[in-house]
Amino acid sequence: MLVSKINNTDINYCIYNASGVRCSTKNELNKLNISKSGIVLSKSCTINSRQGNSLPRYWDNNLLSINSSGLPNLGFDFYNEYKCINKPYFISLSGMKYDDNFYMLNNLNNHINGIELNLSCPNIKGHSQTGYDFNQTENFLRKASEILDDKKSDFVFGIKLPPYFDEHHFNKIAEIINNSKVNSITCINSLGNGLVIDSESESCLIKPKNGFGGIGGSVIKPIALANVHKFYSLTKCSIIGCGGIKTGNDAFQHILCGASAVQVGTTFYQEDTECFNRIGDELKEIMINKNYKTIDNFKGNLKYL
Ligand code: RRO
Repeated sequence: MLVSKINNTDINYCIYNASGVRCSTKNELNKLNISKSGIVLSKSCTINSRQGNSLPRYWDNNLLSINSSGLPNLGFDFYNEYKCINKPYFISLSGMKYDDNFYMLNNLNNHINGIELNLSCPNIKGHSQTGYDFNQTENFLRKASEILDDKKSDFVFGIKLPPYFDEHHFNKIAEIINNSKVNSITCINSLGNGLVIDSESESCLIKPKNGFGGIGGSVIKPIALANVHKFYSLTKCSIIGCGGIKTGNDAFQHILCGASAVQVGTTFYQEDTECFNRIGDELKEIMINKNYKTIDNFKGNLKYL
């Protein structure tokens, strides 16, 4: 009932992990591999391994999460060599320099089913989010498209975008994507540079960047839905919804806005792999009540008043 496709890659289950959460180590990837998650997506990686930012760098409650992890990862070779059994394996790439991304794209192993190029990490001091610089994004995607040109037709060339808030920005970035070989878009990364504070201690809740970090969780769902729906309308790419998915109803809304699959971040952090079963069961119940047999029966069918 929850089968779907991302570009031409079939997935048995349209719910999987957001990059960054519980997908950095071999144990975490193995655990994802035997879970319900429809895909295993790695932590964003750099050529060399990184420790990431200082602790504490994550905090959450029922409504939101804030993180400034700072790209802790085991390095490209580890993720490039990891293999999944019985489900697609995607790796997220987030080179510290543009050329690092091109190096990783040029050296991808053949068993990797897709990539999610991260254009939107908000947490590296001194680095801006590529997706907010249209010229850089255009040049970057042109070169990446050339490198990936000889990949098979079911290879997923995905990008992960930051949230956009402006009509002109939606149109501009969609035009750039439409002139590239990108075939999948994940909307959205965390809302960059939020600040969550505690009144009692009169303090920030995370240490790096004086408390500034990427915001995820339920509070970002309306922004995620808007971005999913805009890029669904403006491109031919498969859209992956990410942002505020805690329940089957949240997943339903993302799919109604045009998502072919959804990623779970904050809730996966809070509930571990069991969240994939629960959210999927809740989504199936909604579909049964509405007499939908597959997600294609309602994908993108959002009604306007
Ligand atoms: O590692 C991080 O700090 C991080 C990354 Br790469 C990202 O893309 N989004 C995020 O919220 N944190």
